[in-house]
Amino acid sequence: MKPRAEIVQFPVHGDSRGSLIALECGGDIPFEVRRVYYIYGTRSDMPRGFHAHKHLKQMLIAVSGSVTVSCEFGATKERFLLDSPSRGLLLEGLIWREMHDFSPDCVLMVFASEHYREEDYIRDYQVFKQENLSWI
Ligand code: T46
Repeated sequence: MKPRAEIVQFPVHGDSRGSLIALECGGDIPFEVRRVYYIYGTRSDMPRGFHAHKHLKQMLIAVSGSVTVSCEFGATKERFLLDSPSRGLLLEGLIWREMHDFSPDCVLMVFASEHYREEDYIRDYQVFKQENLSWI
């Protein structure tokens, strides 16, 4: 799977009462969702992540607050600011990710294509760099 990291804009159904966002698998989320988790109460000086996934696809959404996600894949290094529930970050393929600068109110919700399996993680940066060579 070719590595891909991109921002996806979701349609907002807004009226005088407020806003509603509906996400559908196969549409806004381009994979079947098998797991949902969320990260909150993270200190701004406590980065997380520092790993890549071998097969997992994920959609990251800051449903509250903001967080920056730094991604490295192939020859690309890119930072994504997630600061709206109406935008998600789609991550597919071998991508080293680091999440940092969490705002105190940040709730980072993640939709994932697979159940949790530690074997899918690459947590050693040197191993990632080696595997990443094939995408440069
Ligand atoms: C990712 C980024 C964006 C589970 O038991 N089940 C789960 O589904 C997950 C995601 C984690 N855990 C356990 C494993 C660890 O003992 O929760 C603990 C914290 O996980 P981790 O250190 O991997 O968390 P982050 O914030 O560094 O990374 C997480 C996801 O693990 C990862 O897939 O891409 O968020």
